[in-house]
Amino acid sequence: MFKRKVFHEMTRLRLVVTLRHSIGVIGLLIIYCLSSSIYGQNSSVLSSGQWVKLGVTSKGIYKIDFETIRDAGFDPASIVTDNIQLYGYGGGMLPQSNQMARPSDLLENALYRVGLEDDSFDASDYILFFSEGPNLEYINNEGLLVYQKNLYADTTYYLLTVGTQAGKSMDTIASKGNSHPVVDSYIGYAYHEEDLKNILSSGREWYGELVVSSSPLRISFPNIPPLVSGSTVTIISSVLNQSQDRADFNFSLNDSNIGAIEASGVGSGTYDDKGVEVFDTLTINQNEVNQQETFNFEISYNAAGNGRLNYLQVSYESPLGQHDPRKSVGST
Ligand SMILES: [Ca+2]
Repeated sequence: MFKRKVFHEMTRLRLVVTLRHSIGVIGLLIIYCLSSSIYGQNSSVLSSGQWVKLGVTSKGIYKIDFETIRDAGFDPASIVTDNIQLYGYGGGMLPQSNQMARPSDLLENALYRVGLEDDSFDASDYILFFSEGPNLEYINNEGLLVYQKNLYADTTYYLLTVGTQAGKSMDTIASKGNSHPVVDSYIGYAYHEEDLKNILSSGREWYGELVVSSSPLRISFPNIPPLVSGSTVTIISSVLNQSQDRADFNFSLNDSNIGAIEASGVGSGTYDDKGVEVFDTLTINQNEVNQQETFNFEISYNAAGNGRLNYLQVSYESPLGQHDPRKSVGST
């Protein structure tokens, strides 16, 4: 009897364990299915077909012509032109936080197809596509245009294929005639960032030129277009203070003072921070800037020790006109 009872107890125990184990497996499967549907995919678009990698280093409109198709190894005379597809995405780094949404596979780009209506890729035919390039431009919460350099890559890649179904094409919309919004100015910008020094040889941020109290740092941006009268010139900058003293980084533009970025000092301990980085926005009215064809910035530093520039961005409003070969145009 005793043995039999033990047997029953053990059997029940095993069932419970098995049931709990099954619940655990089911739970894991549900979690896997959820995570798979959010961040994973069953197979990549790259799993079949012939693919060609195209590198893009800056924002712009790019052309895929007859020679590109031929040199990529596709036969322009025999391919189904509707099935030409381009995958990939530019526009900055993947989010650092793993909670942020991001594509789980390559995205297909809409193409502007010229001369391909006859399903023949002739010598004068071509395809256009737009790329943000490897870096990111965006409007922040304060309405300012911000440029963010990609810390990991100077090239973003697109992948070209001739698939088994029609690729995406750009939509066209009807002209608004005379009811379209009038856009007569645009926001332009210039940007400077050097990757010269990585503090403690660790971390993803690199810093630029050294600035000390005896030697101001000078940065020039040539070929600035005409500015809208009375508009605001906005300077966004990040600096690094490595002095144990509080420091002012004083900024001037074409000899007009535009303000300072203040940074506290670092501690003296072995394990204290080795730099204090401060990011700030300064502004100056266009009327106060002299000789506007070139922006000459001077950054002076008033503490004992070292400071460094991380980046310097200046944005301005310019009348719309043919004085800049490439520009972003928008209105609010
Ligand atoms: Ca940097």
